[in-house]
Amino acid sequence: DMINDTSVAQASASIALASDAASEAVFEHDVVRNLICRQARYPDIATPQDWYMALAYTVRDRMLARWAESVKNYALHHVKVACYLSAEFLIGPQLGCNLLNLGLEEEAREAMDSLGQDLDALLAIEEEPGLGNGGLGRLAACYLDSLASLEIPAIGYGIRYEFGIFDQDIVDGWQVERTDKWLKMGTPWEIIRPDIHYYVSFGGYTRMWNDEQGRLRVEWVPGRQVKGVAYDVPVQGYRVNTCNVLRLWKSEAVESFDFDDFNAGDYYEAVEEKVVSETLSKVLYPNDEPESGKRLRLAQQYFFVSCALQDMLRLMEVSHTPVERFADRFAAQLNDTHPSIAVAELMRLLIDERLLSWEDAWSITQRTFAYTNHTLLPEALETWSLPLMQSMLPRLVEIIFEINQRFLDEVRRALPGDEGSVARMSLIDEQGDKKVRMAHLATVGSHKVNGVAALHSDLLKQTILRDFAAMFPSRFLNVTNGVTPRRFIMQSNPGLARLLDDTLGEKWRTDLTRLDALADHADDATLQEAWRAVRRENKAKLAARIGNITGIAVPPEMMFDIQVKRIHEYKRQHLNALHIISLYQRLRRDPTLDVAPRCFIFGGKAAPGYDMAKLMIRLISGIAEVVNQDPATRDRLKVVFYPDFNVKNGHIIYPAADLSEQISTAGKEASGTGNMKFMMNGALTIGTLDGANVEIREQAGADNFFLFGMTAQQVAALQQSGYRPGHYLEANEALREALDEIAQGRFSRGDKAMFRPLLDNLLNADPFLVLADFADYAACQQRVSEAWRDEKRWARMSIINTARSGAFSSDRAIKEYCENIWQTRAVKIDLAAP
Ligand code: C3B
Repeated sequence: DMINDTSVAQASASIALASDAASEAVFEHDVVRNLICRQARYPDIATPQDWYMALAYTVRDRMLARWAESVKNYALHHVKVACYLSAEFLIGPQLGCNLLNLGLEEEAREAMDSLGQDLDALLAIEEEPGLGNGGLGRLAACYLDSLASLEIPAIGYGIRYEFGIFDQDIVDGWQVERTDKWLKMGTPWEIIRPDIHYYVSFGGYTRMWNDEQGRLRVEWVPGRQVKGVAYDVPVQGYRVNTCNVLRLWKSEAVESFDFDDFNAGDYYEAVEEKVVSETLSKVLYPNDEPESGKRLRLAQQYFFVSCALQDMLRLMEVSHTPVERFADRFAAQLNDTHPSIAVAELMRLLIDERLLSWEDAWSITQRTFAYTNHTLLPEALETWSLPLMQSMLPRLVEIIFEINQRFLDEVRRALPGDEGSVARMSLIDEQGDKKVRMAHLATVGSHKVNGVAALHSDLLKQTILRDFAAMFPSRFLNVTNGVTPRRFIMQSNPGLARLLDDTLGEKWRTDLTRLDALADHADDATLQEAWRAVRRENKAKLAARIGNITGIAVPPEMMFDIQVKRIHEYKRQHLNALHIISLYQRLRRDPTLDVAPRCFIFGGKAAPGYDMAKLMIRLISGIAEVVNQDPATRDRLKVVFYPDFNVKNGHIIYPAADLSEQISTAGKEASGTGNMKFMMNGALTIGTLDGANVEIREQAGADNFFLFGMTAQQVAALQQSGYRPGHYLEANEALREALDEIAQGRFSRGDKAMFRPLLDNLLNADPFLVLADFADYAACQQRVSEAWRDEKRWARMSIINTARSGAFSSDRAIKEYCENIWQTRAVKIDLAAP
């Protein structure tokens, strides 16, 4: 009832507004107060970290007032809330983006200035929470930003990993992993909610019993329980009052042990129990590694999903809504299969704990969930060994069996006598060791299933979910990914943002499709000059940073040709590398060769257990070592491996790119999102018809996109008919020479064995058709060089790319999720007192 009390409402609104008073003096005063009251430091001895914390708390205070107001509104109006369930949220540094979204940047800059502090230096101190591997985790973060900015009630649910994705060092050209201690200085961006906690069961057994009403019930007698505690991160919308929450679960031991009656033995056992429980949310798993035996990973998935669903059920209770209305109050999106055990867990909670019938529970479950698939790569499709799951989650396996039985009955009714379909669609893979197919569980338990780019959604229906698409055609749809223009234009490319304001007015800031009008000015000489000036400055900044980190001097006039993303064979960084080697050979052979001076920049992490990817990093480093100091080429060719690519480094890299490398084997990259970040910032793309590249090319126009390579269909056909990499080698001398130079130890300080595994793989199997696409790629790169020579043409193409990037805003994507999947609507949060 407190939320209906007008005096309370007035008080809270006035707190919100007061802390908001757009006065630099108030802001400055608040920073100093936080410095003293939170850091216990006077200004004269405060460290930069103290100042950073004081500033961050000052910003946070302004968000918390909005957050409280948002939560109050959601509860009051019984609105439907979008819940994004994801094992990863790669949110990046928070201070800059919160300042931007609150519109406080100038105020903060001036306040810090008069306190003798440089805002940019403080922003640089922030350690980013690396709670994700790459695209999938970053997408989740962009979606939270858009949800808040579009004023849509939403909660992100995930795991508060103590150690996120490892930090990458490059030592002697090799990747070396360092543990990510993002919490070592504390983080000002989380609110701990000890009162919001749930218990999650593991192991044990189940038994049946009859309750007082004579109903047959199942009880899960767990072997142990873990407690999940909520850690909330506020998510501020852009220039609106909506502030949503990212709720991350940290695992804890259930009871701190009882001091009254323990003996020494029990004591240590109790401590051990505590250690084991706290291990659950300890570390993020790097992807691209075999899942086998990763018990802890399954435990993590179940842990956060169970906490999230229990939390949603609690919110129903708090707002006095009967559980039958669950699907009217929540839409839950499964970000890949990582949270897909949620389908069985919601069934368990509804049946075992809320006593709903199977039919009612199933109807709620299917209407609540929707599933996004992010990959077709067979090695990334999650399956869990049935015995493992049975020992860890016995009750959930029973429920999965029941779901499966009912589902397969349905299949048999639809396709009588077709046992092939039944075996293919079963939730259990019965070939060899039995496994639970998580993509099937997610598909069966959801009312909508989507891929992340048009091509990917089509392939999904034709390949891994083919039988399901045939049976439930209306369940499938596409939602092409998007990225947030707040972080990836306004925050990281302020020069471009100002130029866009000057050219178009400010409407593009809340409606990115307005960038379209820029195309009308693509040939305008004044705009082109200003455009180039912005780009020059961004490139100079990146060049300076590269100089500091790697010692490599990069002239900013060179074309910056950039490939940053996780290192993977399917993304084909080695195709890029082979082209560099052949270019290097041509330049050496013919010093007068007229090619555009280029700096090739790479960045990205390899999974610690993925040897081939690590070897690719070593190859790139080896090429850099040779090329950068060769007097014959050093003015025309530079190669850089930028270490530790993460969100923060992305801020400086994307705006400095002339050329964006999106060269995956067609059919393998589900969407890509880096491709969109580059495009928004005015880079041209060289790419295959893969993932969202297809749509990027459609938007930009074929003339403004460098296309090469086989199509997904051609790739599939070639692999069907028996691909022979040797065939392409025989036909291409440059390719032979490039591979030969690697084999001779030229890029490994004479070591002829180092790159053997990589060469053998390319020559004998080449699973991602690097050799087959090489010639076309090299020819396309030649066209890039020619286009670069014509400054005006290049500027025109660059402007058009930015102009046509509006479709790749995550705002567009989120609107599609809301309309086509979630059925959620915006709720305006008004801070003025009622
Ligand atoms: C990635 C895909 O590889 C990208 O093509 C896609 O753009 C993003 O997801 C977002 O949809 N992905 C990932 O980062 N991790 C996975 N386990 C699977 C897909």
